[in-house]
Amino acid sequence: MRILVLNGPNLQLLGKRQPAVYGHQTLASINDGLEAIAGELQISIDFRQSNHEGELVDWIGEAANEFDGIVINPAAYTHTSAALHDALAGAALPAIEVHISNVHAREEFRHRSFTASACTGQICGLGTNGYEWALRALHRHLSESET
Ligand code: CA2
Repeated sequence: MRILVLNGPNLQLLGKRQPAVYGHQTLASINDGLEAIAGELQISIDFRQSNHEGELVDWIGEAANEFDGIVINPAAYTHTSAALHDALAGAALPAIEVHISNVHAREEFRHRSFTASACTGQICGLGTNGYEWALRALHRHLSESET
């Protein structure tokens, strides 16, 4: 099982700014934790982060040939990007959307997700642990759809 973990704009700043909102873990330490779980689940993960919408669109578009599923935090593009919605819908891979913060308890503009309807499910508000739950949920979903 091959999983693509995608992070969108500004998430390279995790652990370096706004710890009250996004926690103390850096993106590298989150990815290290996921790598350890990947060993346990016997899956492989490719980790990518971009601040550029088109690059994320390209990676999702190519993913259908290379991966079985996607964990994605589209960050601010969640609330703006029809292009990411269309890329996820076009890839037709199981995908779990993650938000570290509870977007529904924040500003109104964060309440709408363009991307969630093209995903299998969404996890938000559980801090950086949400990436782990998303990975485990995707693994379970893919394992069940194999049987
Ligand atoms: O809660 C999440 O995971 C978000 O996807 C994070 C996005 C935000 O636009 C979404 O509404 C919710 C922001 C990511 C920016 O990350 C930073 C991390 C540290 C310091 C500054 C920004």
